Amino acid sequence: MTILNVVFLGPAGSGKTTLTATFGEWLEKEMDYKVSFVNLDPGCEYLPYSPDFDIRSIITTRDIMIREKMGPNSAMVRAMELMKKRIEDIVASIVKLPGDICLIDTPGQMEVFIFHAAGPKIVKELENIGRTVNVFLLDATLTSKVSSLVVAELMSIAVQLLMEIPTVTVLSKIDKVDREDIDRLILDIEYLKDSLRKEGGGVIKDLSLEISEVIEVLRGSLRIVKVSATKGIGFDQLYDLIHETFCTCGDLT
Ligand SMILES: Nc1nc2c(ncn2[C@@H]2O[C@H](COP(=O)(O)OP(=O)(O)O)[C@@H](O)[C@H]2O)c(=O)[nH]1
Ligand SMILES: [Mg+2]
Repeated sequence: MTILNVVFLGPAGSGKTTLTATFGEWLEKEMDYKVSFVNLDPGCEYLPYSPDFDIRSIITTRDIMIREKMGPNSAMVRAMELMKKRIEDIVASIVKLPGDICLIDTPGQMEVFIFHAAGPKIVKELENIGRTVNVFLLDATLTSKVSSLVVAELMSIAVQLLMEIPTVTVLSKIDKVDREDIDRLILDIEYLKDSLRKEGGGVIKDLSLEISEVIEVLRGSLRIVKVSATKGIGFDQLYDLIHETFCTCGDLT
């Protein structure tokens, strides 16, 4: 029986699919876990892991586009509606997978998953049955523009509100960033505000400064975990972070 479901969430291109593959491989090779891989993206064309459950066995956006004469975005929304109708089957298929840890990859376009009922409902159902945590990937390359980082942090807070289960945030694609002050930008709110003041002007600067105040209040204690799915960096810290989410209610194993 699965000990833990890990749901990867994050904007398109933040690295969910790649991390599902390489973190899963690491858990199997280095930590001796049996990992189940789940793909919940009905629109993906290629997966770098071999899924134990694949939503495309039930629904694909490609079929919907042809059958219902839709473009890719409408087809993705339609796919979420169809997924909502099949939630019981989907959850039952995931729950019966034999692995110790189940890694769940979600649609490239995160908003369709988190705003339409299917996503939060599937995740909530999984949580009712076993321990489930969301890992939000905050694309570290966004730090090249500090206001983008602030908006991405706001998105991670929005995910926590919408999904209603424990959510941890990690910086993904860290190998692509050479900014040395990345830790300070995230941990030191005054430094973040100074950087925002230096970066932009006018209304946008004022708005991002106000958003940074909200983030300070809402994000709680943020530990920075930096990962690179392609270079295999930070997997042990990611594992610890997931593990610690459940420390208050017992050990993982
Ligand atoms: N340099 C680098 N590229 C990455 C990393 N993770 C993903 N990518 C690349 O970013 C692109 C999008 O990744 P993908 O996993 O498909 O993102 P998803 O849309 O969130 O599933 C692909 O070209 C990946 O090869 C990483 O840690 N470092
Ligand atoms: Mg993907």
